Amino acid sequence: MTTPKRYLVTSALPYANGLKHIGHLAGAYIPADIYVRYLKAQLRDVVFVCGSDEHGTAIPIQAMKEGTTAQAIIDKYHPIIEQNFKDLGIHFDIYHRTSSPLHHETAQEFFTVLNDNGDLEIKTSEQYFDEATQTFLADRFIKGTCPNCSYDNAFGDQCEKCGKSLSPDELINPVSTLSGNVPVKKETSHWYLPLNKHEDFLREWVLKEHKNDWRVNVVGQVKSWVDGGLQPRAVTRDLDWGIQVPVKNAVGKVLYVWFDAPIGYISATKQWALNHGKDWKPYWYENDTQLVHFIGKDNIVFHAIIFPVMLKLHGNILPANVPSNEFMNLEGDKMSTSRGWSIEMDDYINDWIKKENGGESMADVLRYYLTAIAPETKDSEFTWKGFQDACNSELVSVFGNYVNRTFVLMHKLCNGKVPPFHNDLIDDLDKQLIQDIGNTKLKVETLLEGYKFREAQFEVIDLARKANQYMQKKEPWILAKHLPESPSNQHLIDNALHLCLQLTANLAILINPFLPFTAKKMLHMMKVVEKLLEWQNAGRVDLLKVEYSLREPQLLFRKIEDEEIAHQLEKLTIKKVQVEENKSVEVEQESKNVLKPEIVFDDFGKIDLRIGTITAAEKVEKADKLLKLEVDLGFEKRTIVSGIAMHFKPEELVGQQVTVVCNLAPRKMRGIESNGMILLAEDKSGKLHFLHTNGMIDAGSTIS
Ligand code: B3M
Ligand code: ZN
Repeated sequence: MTTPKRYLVTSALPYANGLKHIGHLAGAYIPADIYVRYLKAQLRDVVFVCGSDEHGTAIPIQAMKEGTTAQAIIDKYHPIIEQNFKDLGIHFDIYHRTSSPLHHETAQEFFTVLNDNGDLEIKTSEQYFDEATQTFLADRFIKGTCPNCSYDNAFGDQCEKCGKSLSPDELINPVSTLSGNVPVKKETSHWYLPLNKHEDFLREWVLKEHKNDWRVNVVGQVKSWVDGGLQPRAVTRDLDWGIQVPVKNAVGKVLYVWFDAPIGYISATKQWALNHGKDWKPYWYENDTQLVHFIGKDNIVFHAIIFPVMLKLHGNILPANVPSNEFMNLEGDKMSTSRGWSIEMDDYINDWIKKENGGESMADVLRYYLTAIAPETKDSEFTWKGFQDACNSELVSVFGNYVNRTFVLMHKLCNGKVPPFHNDLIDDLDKQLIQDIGNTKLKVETLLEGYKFREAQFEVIDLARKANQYMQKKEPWILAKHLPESPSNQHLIDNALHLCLQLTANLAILINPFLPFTAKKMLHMMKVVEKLLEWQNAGRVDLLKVEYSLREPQLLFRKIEDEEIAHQLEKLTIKKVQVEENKSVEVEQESKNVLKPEIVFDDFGKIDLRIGTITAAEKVEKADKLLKLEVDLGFEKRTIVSGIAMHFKPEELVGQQVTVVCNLAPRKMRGIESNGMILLAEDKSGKLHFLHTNGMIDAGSTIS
């Protein structure tokens, strides 16, 4: 295969609706970053784009939760996520936003081309409509009872209790979450992408052409979709948040988020080109560009079926590969921010990176572990214990220890300088080690070009392991002991340390795509410039010049203590409980948002509401919640028993004016006859308040 002329690498655009967790990081960002760093070290022409996905219902829904606007949500999360990636060494050439005008234009142009070419179809269907707010309801804005498990807070697209995916039509007793009203069905027209017309293309392109070079999970998903028969897919929505459909009279219609988001890769490339005075077009139109989309498992259909069909219709190149991982679980359960079972990037950064001096090495530790357990072919599991082991027994004991020993011995036995290599003394161990260096380089590059990041990283650590063994066999410290009687030992010491140092330089190059902060530290210790990290230098054993003096070693990784791990485990459990508690409050709150069924005027007219003044209040014996009140209604005094004892002290109540339902049938409570009911307001936290009457109103005044 010929080397592509240029590369355009993308990572899925995260929704800017909240913090992202390390499962996301492991799936679409770390592998992409490794790949790009490797390509850049190869001096290839590569652009790495990403950015925030700022449309779709995810954003306004988060806005409702946080009691703010959609714009405020994206403005809040976009910079946080961008910074999180930076702190973890994910180096995009641009981190763009789909809310930018350039993106809006680009997406609209894309739609227009397809629409003008007759590649889209318009269809009319009936969809749920909320008359109170005059809006069509996106699936997420409809709630009702799940037909599967009877959970009464299921969404129109999915029941969060039993996990079943639903369509709004399946919900029993649907209500609009916007108004609490029962929605009605109304006709609406939308543009559809007729995927069914492209089945042959997809069979040919994915199932034949890429059958062997794409991951099995990706090809498998495409096959099952195509075999199941593809349907036309709506690419517009009735929503007020998103990109306007660029057609006259299409008011209130926006592009479906999954139509505009992948076009975000193109608009990001355009913005990058503008920033750097480059031409973006070859990256999206020339066949000698290698386009690679790194994504998570749940995005496969969009990147391997829908977006490629769009690209083909629009005249762009197609992706060369769509590497997608399986899922990464966490401590025995599925990772999920909404269920509170996750480790957010932001949390990791605060706990491990920002707290200590030189904390960047902890970014590398996370990158290392996530790559070592990357779910490339099957689901995998993050455990804090595994994280600790990977750090302590691989990074500290193997890699860090090797580099450290090499530097300490070089300072002790070779005056802090690179010793010469005496060719006449070369032995089989030396030859083997030199060969290992060259082989590792070849293996790592083949693995990386084949998107096998876990194995590639393993090879680098394995080289460090071999290097440790080499040093163990050479024992320069023993040779040094016998220097007085055998001065020629110095040459043997020189040779061993010369090779150990050259190998260290190679390790820096080879580890750089995976652990960039570590590679930087090594450069500093070796007093060499970044140019050393160019991939073509790997495999060479003349990288460090003889007699060149090197710095003192720095610790590359620190040991992780048991207490730190215990603390993280505890934190995880606490977070889960907190999220569950918050959720039950939310559900209660939401059920309050839903109005009671409609009544007619006559129903209301039957209720006799009056102002009353509380003249006496006392506790009801053996009833924690009840108070016995005397209420003066002007024309008579009443005894009313009320369940407010947990909220007010009896003495606080005397003199308060309250609204009283005074024609409620009498009811006995704890042997006391209650003649009426007082009305109070309950706030979000469940606290009760008097409805203030702004001064005194005559007792007995009517309310209507
Ligand atoms: N924002 C979904 C996700 O974060 C979506 C990806 C868009 S990639 C074009 O999983
Ligand atoms: Zn259910």
